Amino acid sequence: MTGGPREAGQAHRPREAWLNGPAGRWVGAAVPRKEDRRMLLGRGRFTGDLTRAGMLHAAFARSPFPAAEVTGIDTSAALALPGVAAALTAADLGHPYLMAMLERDEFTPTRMPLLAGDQVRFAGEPVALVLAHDPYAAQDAAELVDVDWRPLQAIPGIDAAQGSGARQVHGGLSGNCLVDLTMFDDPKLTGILAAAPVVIDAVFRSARVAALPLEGRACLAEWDERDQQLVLHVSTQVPHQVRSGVAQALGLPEHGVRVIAPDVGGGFGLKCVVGREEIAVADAARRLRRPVSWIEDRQENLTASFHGHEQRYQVHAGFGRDGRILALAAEIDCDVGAYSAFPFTSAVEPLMACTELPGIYKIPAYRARGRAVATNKAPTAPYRGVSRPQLVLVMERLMEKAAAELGIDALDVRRRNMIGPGEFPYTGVNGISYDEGSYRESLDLAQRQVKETFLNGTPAGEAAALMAGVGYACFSERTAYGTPTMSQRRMAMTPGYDTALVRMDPSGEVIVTTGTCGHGQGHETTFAQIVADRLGVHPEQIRLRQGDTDLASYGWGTWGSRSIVIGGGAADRAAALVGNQLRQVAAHLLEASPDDIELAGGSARVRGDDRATLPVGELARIVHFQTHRLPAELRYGLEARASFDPPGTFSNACHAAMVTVDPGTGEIRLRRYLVVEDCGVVINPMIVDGQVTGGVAQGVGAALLERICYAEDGQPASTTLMDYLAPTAAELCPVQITHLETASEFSETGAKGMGEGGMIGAPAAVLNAINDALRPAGISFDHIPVLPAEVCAALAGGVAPVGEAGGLGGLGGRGGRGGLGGEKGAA
Ligand code: MCN
Repeated sequence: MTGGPREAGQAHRPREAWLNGPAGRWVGAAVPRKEDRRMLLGRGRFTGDLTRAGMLHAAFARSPFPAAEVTGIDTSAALALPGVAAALTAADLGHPYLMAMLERDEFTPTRMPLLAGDQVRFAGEPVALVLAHDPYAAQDAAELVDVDWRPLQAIPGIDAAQGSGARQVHGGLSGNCLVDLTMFDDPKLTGILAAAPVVIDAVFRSARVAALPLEGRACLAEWDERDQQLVLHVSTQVPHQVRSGVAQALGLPEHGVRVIAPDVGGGFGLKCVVGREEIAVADAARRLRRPVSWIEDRQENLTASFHGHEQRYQVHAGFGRDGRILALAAEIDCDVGAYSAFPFTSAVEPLMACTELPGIYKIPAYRARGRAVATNKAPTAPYRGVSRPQLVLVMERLMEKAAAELGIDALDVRRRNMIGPGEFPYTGVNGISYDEGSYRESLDLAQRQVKETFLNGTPAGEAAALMAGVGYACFSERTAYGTPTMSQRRMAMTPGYDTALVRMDPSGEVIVTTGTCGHGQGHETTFAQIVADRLGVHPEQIRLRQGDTDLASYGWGTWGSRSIVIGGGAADRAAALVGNQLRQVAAHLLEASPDDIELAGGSARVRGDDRATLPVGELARIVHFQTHRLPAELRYGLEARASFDPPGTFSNACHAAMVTVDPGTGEIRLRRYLVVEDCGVVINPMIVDGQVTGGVAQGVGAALLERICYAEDGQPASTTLMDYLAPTAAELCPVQITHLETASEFSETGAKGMGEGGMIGAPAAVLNAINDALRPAGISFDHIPVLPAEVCAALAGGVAPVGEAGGLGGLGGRGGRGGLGGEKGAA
């Protein structure tokens, strides 16, 4: 069921009838974020704010080589420095490691040692941990750790890794392949492609990028002598997985470890995997019985944490003369760096890419081969969007290329291929079942809005000198991957479900405990909105407890746009159970039937009888303090626990961007941006708008600016924010957002997730806009980011000086390859 469009920021309208709720519900209201006051007044508590008496500070000695054998380590000079308490090597720790596992024959696991032992596999890999009384002494001492290196030939990228005779980053690998999967191998595909009237062959690439949270990785570990427990405060999205990682790496029982996430200054997927440094610090705290703090600096963050999105797609797509796609074959290579990240493994990008490449388009025949390629670079993590920014870019470029070849309007080519109204639920060639969405409506509306609002997009005066273009991206975002979906990946640790505990205290205030772990998404507000509606209380009466493994049932944290559907769904279920308890208590006291009791405005009342009312706080007081007034089955607390484990649900959106290109300087400027998005029932439109806008900013950065570069010898070249360009307000423009609301039947609240959508659509929309602007010059690009130097070189008919060193092997400013009638390669 699709509602009408609602402009961002408009007052909340009453919901459709399926919600069964009275008007004025909290769900759907733009409630100001409860957490903002704390943050704005400087009362947030981040890991870096934590301090303990007698605390030691950690620093890591790191490899200066991308690949080398370690033939000896001498820590004596470091230990001799005043203020240094310890210097630990892999041997001192007993060579602990993390190993992420996938139960697939095509997968080769890697051991990621907490500290490298006899070999290093990327520049920045830690080899020793130094502990000192202040962070400066620790850093100075780390530089005194004396290592005997025997450098090895580095594997700096996919081409080098796959070259014949290439050195293997890990023993036991072939072709440096950590995973090699062929999926949906339709035997008819080759024949269909051979007979197709139009075949588009193209190569698409996206650069390696950094998640760049404001707060890097950080932890404070301490040993609790009384409870004999290792307590790790850590900036993470996934406290329980960190606990499992610590327990597995250090051989401890899970209850011997408590992981607490304080406020987290951004994660973006970088913190949904488990870092080796944090476990090494925890081990040091356990061994020394001293609190130990480690705060990653920006250089470490850029070189030694986790990257993402470095992918190459080699694609053959057959189209009919009517613009309908007939077949799609893709070879997808992901440069995943030196190790598999725990617990997701290096397969997360290729698996996602192969499975979801068809996206919202109906493709009769499909084959995908996906490889995770090991290189001597920092490992990768599931950075926001996980392959979907890339695969959407591939499909949206293919639609444009086919349209150009066939002389059909590119939006019509999309319309002919996309899953249309009346076709839901749709099971794709990839076996995925798409629940109802508004693919067609969002494109139609975006096109209308572009006509209305982009018309005067180019500032007067500049117009003549600049080339202007508009680009679209249509896509869906699978969200809330539950166990039924995640189990298909065959991870040894299969995420999916989550559990919530809702407990009302004697004053009628409510504590909700969840295994999800918000870190900027406003969960304290949106979870409260959901629970408030169930219990008839104000969201201010509800407190969310998250990010503590001793408080919450095992949960899977916050990533994959899962929290509001899965965690919020569990909270909704648990709150409904507590609501039933309240109704029964009220019914007993008011001598009515529980079915006649409604909870609203902080009271329980008999429907239609305003005098028969009891405040919720009074009910809570009686349940806790006057148990004798109640029958046995209503005694002893108001609380309930519930879990939720859905198959997943698809939100969708259409993005449109307008850019101008300065042919003199190659500068690309974003002028207009609009999003028509559908994430089902919107719990809080203000928060959703913030998520969309932030995601778009990240996607625009990926399209225009961001790339982690490595030199040909494997040395990192993006080590500061002078070298790694992130978008600022100056590079962005306001984002106009419109919501459609197609409720999900797989969600307790009707909501679909949306936390990655902004990032997923923006690179494709911006790239299509750039190519639209450059169309008169016969130039197009199939990679991101598109840099001014490449634009200039392409316009001058030359080749821009960008090579594999940038992680962008072979791009050289070239545009689309052969078979692109109407779209000419740039070189
Ligand atoms: N929401 C809503 N109505 C909906 C859907 C969502 O009001 N129909 C709200 C939710 O209540 C929640 C927020 O929007 O407050 C995002 O919800 P959801 O889509 O469930 O995503 P998650 O909360 O699971 O967040 C994960 C997602 C991911 S995968 C990345 S990466 C990401 C992102 O969120 N990283 C972020 N947004 C981020 N925002 C900040 N500030 N920092 C990050 O690191």
